[in-house]
Amino acid sequence: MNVFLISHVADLDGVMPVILTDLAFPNYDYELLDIGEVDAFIQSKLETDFFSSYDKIFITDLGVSQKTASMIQELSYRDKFQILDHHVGNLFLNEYSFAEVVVERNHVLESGTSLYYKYLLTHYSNPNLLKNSVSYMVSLVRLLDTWEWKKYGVEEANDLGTIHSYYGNERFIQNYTQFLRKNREFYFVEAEKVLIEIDKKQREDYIEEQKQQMIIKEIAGYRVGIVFAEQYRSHVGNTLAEIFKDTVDLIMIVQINRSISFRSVKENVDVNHFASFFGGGGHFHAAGAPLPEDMKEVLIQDILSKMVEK
Ligand SMILES: [Mn+2]
Repeated sequence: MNVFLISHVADLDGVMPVILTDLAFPNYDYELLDIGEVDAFIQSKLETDFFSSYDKIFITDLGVSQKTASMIQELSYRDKFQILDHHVGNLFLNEYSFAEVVVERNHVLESGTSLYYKYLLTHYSNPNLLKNSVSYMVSLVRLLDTWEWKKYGVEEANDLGTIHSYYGNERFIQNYTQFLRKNREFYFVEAEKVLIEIDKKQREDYIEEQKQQMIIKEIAGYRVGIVFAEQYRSHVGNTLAEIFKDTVDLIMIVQINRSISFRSVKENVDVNHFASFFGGGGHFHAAGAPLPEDMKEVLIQDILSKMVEK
């Protein structure tokens, strides 16, 4: 069994499927991609018939466009593909037999990792996958990705996110494929506990600073709190959305080197819809969009235009 995994590069929910793949299959290759890269990647690989040598191709925590989906549909080996995603904007993919997009089931919010884990348990179960440490870590990833950890007070989910941000994707994958093979129960080692504690303090200070600098604008009938925050995107967004819930509808987090994110905690504010104004999407209360391509150039020109001659 030779597996190819395509998953989301940007967060833990996209990275955890690599670890699960490692535990489930002896032979696999993977590619972590951003949302905007998936279609071009798959289409270029289809041209060279790259996927035909694999037995199964999983696409997790990501969707494909209608065009790419119909290209897969045309293939004689389309059944080798399995998309497992939870983004509301990808629900249309459920018309294809190779896609399973579930946002919520039995009042539980799904994530890319939780859907993939269930799929593996159903079709490729093994003793590794059944360990407490694995199922618990999957639940932490789901709680973090859906931000339900806040609702249930599962601080460990947030802590795992902290460890991921320190380790980075590669080291995180390397560390946890070994850890989960060795351990029946999940825990943090002492060094990780120290990191978690230091990071907590740093994060609180950072959010406090962002709070002071938030700019409020009216955009398309919404009151939007805008911050320029390169770090702690979800924490900044969710914490400010909560603090300012009487003043703003949503928080817009601009990461100059990355993208724009939107967060809300209001029942009647759909940031997935709001993100679509900017060519993005995501979930009801958490979404993202690309930055304008020329933004850095515009910014530089603006700075230069204010130069005083000397
Ligand atoms: Mn996700």
